[in-house]
Amino acid sequence: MQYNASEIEKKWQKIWDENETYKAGTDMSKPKFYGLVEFPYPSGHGLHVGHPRGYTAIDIICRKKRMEGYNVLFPMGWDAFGLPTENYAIKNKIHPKIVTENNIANFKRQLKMLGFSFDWSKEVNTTDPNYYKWTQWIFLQLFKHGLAYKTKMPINYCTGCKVGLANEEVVNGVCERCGSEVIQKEKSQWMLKITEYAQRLIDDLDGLDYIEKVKIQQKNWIGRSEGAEVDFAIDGCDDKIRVYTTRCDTLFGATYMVLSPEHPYIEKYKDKIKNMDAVKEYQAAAAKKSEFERCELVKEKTGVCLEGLEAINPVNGKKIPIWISDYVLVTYGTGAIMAVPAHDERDWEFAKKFGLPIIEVVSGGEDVQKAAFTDVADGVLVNSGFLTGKRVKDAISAMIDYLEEKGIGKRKVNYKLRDWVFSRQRYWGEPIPLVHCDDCGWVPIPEDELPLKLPEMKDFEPGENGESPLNKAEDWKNTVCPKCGKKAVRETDTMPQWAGSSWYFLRYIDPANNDVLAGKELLKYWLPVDWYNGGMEHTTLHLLYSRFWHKFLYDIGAVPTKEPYQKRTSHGMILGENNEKMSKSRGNVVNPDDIVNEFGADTFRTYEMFIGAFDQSTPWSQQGVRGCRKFLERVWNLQDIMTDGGIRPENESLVHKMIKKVTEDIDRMKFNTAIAAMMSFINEMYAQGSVTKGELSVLLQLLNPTAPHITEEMWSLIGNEKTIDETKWPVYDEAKTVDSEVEIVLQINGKIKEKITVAANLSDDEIKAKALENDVIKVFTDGKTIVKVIVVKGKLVNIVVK
Ligand code: ANZ
Ligand code: ZN
Repeated sequence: MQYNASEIEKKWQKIWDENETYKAGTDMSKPKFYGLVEFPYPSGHGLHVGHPRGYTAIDIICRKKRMEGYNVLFPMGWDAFGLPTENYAIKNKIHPKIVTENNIANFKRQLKMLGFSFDWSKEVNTTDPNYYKWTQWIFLQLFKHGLAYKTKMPINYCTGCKVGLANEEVVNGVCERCGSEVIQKEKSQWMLKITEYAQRLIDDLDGLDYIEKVKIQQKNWIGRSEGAEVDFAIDGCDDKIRVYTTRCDTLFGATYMVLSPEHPYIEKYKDKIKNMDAVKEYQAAAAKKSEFERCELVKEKTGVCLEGLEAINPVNGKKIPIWISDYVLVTYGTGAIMAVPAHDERDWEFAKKFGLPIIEVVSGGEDVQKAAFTDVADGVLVNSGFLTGKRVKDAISAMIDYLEEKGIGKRKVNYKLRDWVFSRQRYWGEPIPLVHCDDCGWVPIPEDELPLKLPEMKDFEPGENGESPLNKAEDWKNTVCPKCGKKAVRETDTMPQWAGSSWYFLRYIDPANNDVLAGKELLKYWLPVDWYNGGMEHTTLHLLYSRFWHKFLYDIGAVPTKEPYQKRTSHGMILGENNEKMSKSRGNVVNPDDIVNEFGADTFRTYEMFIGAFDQSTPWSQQGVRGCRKFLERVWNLQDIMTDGGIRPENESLVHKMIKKVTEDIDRMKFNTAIAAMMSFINEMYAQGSVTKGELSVLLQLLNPTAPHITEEMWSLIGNEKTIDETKWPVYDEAKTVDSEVEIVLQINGKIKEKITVAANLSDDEIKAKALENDVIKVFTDGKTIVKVIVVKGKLVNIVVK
């Protein structure tokens, strides 16, 4: 009988659908396992071969967990708000709702075709009002707890998408989505205070089983920095310039100060500043630059000295000039720095360019006139008054003590993390459920009015100046104030795409609940997510945002755990055949439909797991796909050499070793080596010329999570009862996994004389004894003196004689 993948796969997918085989159970006395993969954005391109890599991996783990007796929740849904759909809708004059429906239908067809064991009864869609009702509810709670505020601020503005972007969405100065130039624009925006959670987002990583590089990236993104704030008097004024520094030990070497071009003192002291024209010109130029451009290290430093103002270094009373430069950001620390050119790279470049003094205060490096000395771990302070002679670390704490005592400075912790820009001036997102009243300010709409639905609109293009399309929905926009009843206007901004994905794993648990986002009992049982796999590109965005929301929900008693995900892993990218990124423009995109049509879903799944180490990026190989199809055909044809009976005694060790290898490898996501172990097992069976039903059954169980259709079909064809899904995962006997016998080479003075077979668990002394009583060896050692016997366990014994 020929292996007919397409027929078999359709048959089993129908059975699983009809029986709801993978629906999570309701028995809460059973141990649970919540497996999660990142739900896709249903784009018009359909599933990319990258999606199924992570999906297959967690599908394998969930299928194995079910066989191990766990009650498994493995859900799927759609992260469906967002720009690509909206842009496509505008271009093709189709409503985004329709575009979304069509795309979801296609994605769902593809995911079903691949045989994932999703519990489809838990499906969620972020654009469904019954879903975004709760996204809006969470926003309202954030607002009511003072964690949402609106402020005018320079935002990253994409000139292509005509939309504000979070810092995370700007990559190398261009829009992450469309590649257009990103400029700075003043806009009034809703912000979420994720910064209030910065320390907890770092601390709580400790108890989590995230792969190390994810933890490191999260920590770097939050960017905790310990230092001090120091006040510098402005000569002849009451105000002081406050700076943030991580190196207050270098205060004696601060030879000038730099304010960010946006610093409020520039406006305040404009009458004292003699060169205000030049200053204004510089400010205008800086405003056009994105933060990325301003931070670039390679770029030549620019700046203007504020003539007429001088600061006083608080530790030595020296007057120092005040400059402005765009390398100092208004959004970090205090927006002002003390410059120590001898020991800071950027300050050094700036000082060299403008001829400012460079004074060494830490010795141990080269001449500071030639380069900044920054690697100061072992440095000792010089030219620094009471700090002279101290090591850097001690000098920092001595200086902080001094500053605090004198009242001119204090210890301070800063974070790189910024508040989350939560407004978008676009149509296809969740409406922000607030009303603006001239008397009452921002007023939340009553919770029983949720969901606040998006108005039906024909023209949903953004306005000329990047205004939100909802501005044009007059009937929707104009309303009354929920507090005082006077005329009021709804917020017309919508939420960013990150909103719906910040809590979707909660809704999966109880997707039809109309009273709460998910029921308490169910949350208690299913949380936290036990294993979450997703892309590295989501480490600093989605993962951080959703941890923040979850912590907030924990604080208000809406969820029972501090953290959403216990374990986080990440898969490598699948590249084009020639090792480049797959992209439309390169024409190297592999369509899962084509692969499944030609080879079948089981081959596709097996190949994606066999392609290479799971956490590494790997190029696609059509040759490799064919190899995996060959492997499955060889599995299929084992039926032809099958005989009755259980595991043969001589094959026990082989079978138990395979069970152990596959079990452990799946748990460690070493899917490629698990498959390799099964490949070598079937090679061995062909070499032996037969396989028993017992042996084949174990192989089918082990292969089932990877290739579920072919294995179920064979399971029933060879006459097994039930389905593999209903069986227990095979267990191995450790004693049977060790090689029972090994061959030992016997040498005399390094020359091979004999080979013997011994039990594998013998000690060195026992092996030595066996060697010495061997008849051949006896002949060679007779009448000689044995000087030394060297035993290499499991390999050889060398007898040195004279
Ligand atoms: C004096 C100094 C001397 C500094 C020295 C460094 C080395 P992290 O670790 O990233 O927190 N800085 C402070 N605010 C800034 C701003 N708004 N824009 C640009 N730079 C700013 O870096 C803190 C250091 O970055 C601070 O310590 C300050 O320079 C600079 F040998 O102060 B330092
Ligand atoms: Zn009002």
